Amino acid sequence: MRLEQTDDYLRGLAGSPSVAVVGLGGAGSEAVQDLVALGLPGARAIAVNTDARHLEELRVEERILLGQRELRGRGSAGDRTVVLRAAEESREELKRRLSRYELVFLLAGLGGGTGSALLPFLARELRSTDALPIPVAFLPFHIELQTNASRRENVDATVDELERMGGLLLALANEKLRRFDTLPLPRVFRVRNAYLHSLVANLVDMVDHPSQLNVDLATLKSHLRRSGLSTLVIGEQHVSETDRLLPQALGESLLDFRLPDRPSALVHLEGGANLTLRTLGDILGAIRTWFHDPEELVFGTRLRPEPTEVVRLTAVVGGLRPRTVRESLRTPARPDRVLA
Ligand SMILES: Nc1nc2c(ncn2[C@@H]2O[C@H](COP(=O)(O)OP(=O)(O)OP(=O)(O)O)[C@@H](O)[C@H]2O)c(=O)[nH]1
Ligand SMILES: [Mg+2]
Repeated sequence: MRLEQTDDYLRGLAGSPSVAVVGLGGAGSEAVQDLVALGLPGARAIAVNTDARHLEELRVEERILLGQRELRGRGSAGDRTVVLRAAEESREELKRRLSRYELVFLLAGLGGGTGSALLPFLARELRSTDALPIPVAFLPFHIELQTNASRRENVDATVDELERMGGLLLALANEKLRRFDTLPLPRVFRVRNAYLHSLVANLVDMVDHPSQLNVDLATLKSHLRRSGLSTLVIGEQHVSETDRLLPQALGESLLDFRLPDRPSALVHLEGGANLTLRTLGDILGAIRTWFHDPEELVFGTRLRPEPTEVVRLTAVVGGLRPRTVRESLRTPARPDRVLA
C-alpha cells in the first residue's frame, strides 16, 4: 500500500462496529422496541416472529415472518418443533440477513414456542460466521413455571442449550424484578428493559471508542473464546466510593448467574480526565479481592476528555457455572450472596 493511501484505508476500517438488536417472538420484539426508544444510535432493529399480527404492530426497521407456508402467520401455539422446522427452512436467509452485523443481540422471552426455539438456533448458526451473537433470555417468573410443567421444560431445555454453548449469555430473571412489585407489570418490564439498554450500551461503547488501554471487538472475542460461559456486570459509582463499585453492581444486577470462586474477567473502567492512576489501581485491587485472585484479568480503561466524579464499570465475567432453571426455582440467584 502506498503511504498516502493509509489514511483512506484506516478511515474505511475504523468505523464503529455494526450492531443489530433482534427480537425473537413476542416478548423479545417488544423489548427491542423499548431499546430503540431508549436510544441505540446506529443499531439495526429487527423482529422475527411466526405471528404476523404481532409483527405488524411493531415499530422496527425490519420484520421477518417465519414459516409462512406452514404456520400462515398464525403463531406457533407454543410448539418449538414447528418453529424449528420453519427456521430450518429459512436457515440460509436468516444467516445471511443477520451475519452482516458484527454484534448481534438476540432477545427472547422464554416459555413460548417462537423465542425459546429461535434463541439457541440462531445463536448457534451465527457462531459459524464473523458476527458475535449475544443471546438475551428473559426468564419467566417462578409462579409462571411452578404451575406449568411443559412451560418449565421448555425454558429448561432452552437455557440448558444456551449454557452448553458457552460465550456471553445475558439471562434476565423476571424473579429479580420482584423488588419492584409496587409497580404495574408493564412498568416493571420497562425497568428491566432500561437495565438491558444499559448492558447493551455499555458493551457497545466499550468496544467502540478507542481507549488509553484499549478493549476492542477482537479483544472481547478472544476473551470470550477462553472464558466459557460468561455474563456482563455493569455499575457506576462516585470516585470516592469505588470500593463499592463491584459489590453494588453485582447486588443490583438483574441477570441470573452463578459465579465460580475464581472467575475470569475483562474489566473496563471509564472515568473523567481527573481519574488518577492510584484510584484505578485501588479499583482493580478491590476487584481482584472480590474475585479471589481471578483466573485471568484483562483490563482496559478510558478517560473522558472532561472531568467527572463518576466511574463506570463494564465487566465481562467468565468461567460461570451453569445454572439450570430447575435449580434456580429452588434457590433464586443472588450473585452478591455467593461471594459473601
Ligand atoms: N409480552 C411480553 N411477555 C413477556 C415479557 N417479558 C417476559 N415475557 C414472557 O415471555 C414469555 C414468552 O412469551 P412470548 O414472547 O409471547 O412467546 P413467543 O416467543 O412469541 O412464542 P409463541 O407465541 O408461543 O410462538 C412468556 O412467559 C411471557 O410471560 C415482555 O416484556 N412482554
Ligand atoms: Mg408469540
